[in-house]
Amino acid sequence: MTATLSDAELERHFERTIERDQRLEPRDWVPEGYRKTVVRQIAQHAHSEIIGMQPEGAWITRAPSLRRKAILLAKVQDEAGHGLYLYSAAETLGADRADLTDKLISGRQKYSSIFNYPTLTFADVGVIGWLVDGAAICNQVPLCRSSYGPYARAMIRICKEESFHQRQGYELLMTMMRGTEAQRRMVQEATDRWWWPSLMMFGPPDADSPNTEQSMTWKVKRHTNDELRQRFVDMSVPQAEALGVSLPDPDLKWNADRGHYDFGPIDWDEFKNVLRGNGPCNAERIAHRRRAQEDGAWVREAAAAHAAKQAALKGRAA
Ligand code: FAQ
Repeated sequence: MTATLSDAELERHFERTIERDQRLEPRDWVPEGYRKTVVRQIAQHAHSEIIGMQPEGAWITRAPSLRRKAILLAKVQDEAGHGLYLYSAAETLGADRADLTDKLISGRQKYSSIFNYPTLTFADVGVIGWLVDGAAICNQVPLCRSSYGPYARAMIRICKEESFHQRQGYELLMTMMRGTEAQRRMVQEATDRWWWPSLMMFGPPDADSPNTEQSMTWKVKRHTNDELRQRFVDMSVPQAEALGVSLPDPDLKWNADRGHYDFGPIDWDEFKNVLRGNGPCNAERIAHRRRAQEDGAWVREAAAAHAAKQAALKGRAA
């Protein structure tokens, strides 16, 4: 849009783009509230991908075979890539990447609660692929239709890769379930630990979600937290049955009237506690990210000095 349009015209263009289910692009005027919401969600998502490299990354050196190591390395590397696409999408709305990282390591911006839990055995790698990537896909496929163009387009590629991640997790678990009794126990024990935190990934219940209503009106989010959580439960039950593991919820049962599985109460106190920074691994995750940021300072300085030198040389030649 050009600067010659009046405020009212700019606002009408924004609203009509959303009504018509079209995408808003970096050139378009958007209200400050929309910009803030989208930057908040994209930044939290980018931080989750970057911090999310840690729990599985811890198993790269201990993977049980060369094949499993190669797969895990590729997966963790994909997550770094997702973080980078997402930071780039946030930059199109005027956010500064260094500032976002600073907000993450100083605890002013959130990342997904799920990455504050430890990975105790190699079965956790499989269960993260199955449940955590499974929940991520459930939440993120609708975001491919998010109203902000750069975010929606980043999500298309991210979802393709997440879907591959989910399959590798499930394949690892199927292999372990065909193995020894001890391996089957490891898979069950990891499932027991990750099930409830995976349900928390979808965010607070709709009644306690301050952002959902506005984000749905702006079509940043296309479904509520509870709708997506239910979709995930419905999808996971038959997968657990095919795998031969049980899900740790005595209240989980098919409700023919609703056409969905009912499930037991989620411990929202645990969720809030993790968000406040008191989960099992919050301090460790942030300390690790801060250390990586400090260790990489010389690389950023060298790259900036090189770019400045190249620009000066170009200026002299012109
Ligand atoms: N953890 O009003 P709502 C992945 C915050 S990527 C921490 O419902 P909203 C890939 C929320 O930000 C996983 N904080 O908020 C992978 C808000 O905070 P604020 C990340 C949470 O935005 C796999 C407050 O609570 N995915 O897994 C959580 O409408 C394997 C109130 O909540 C995304 O980020 C939580 N679970 O809905 C990587 C997807 N839930 O800023 C490695 C995009 C809520 O107001 C290995 N994001 N909060 O103080 C979304 O879809 C949404 O932002 C929600 C939250 C659904 C997460």
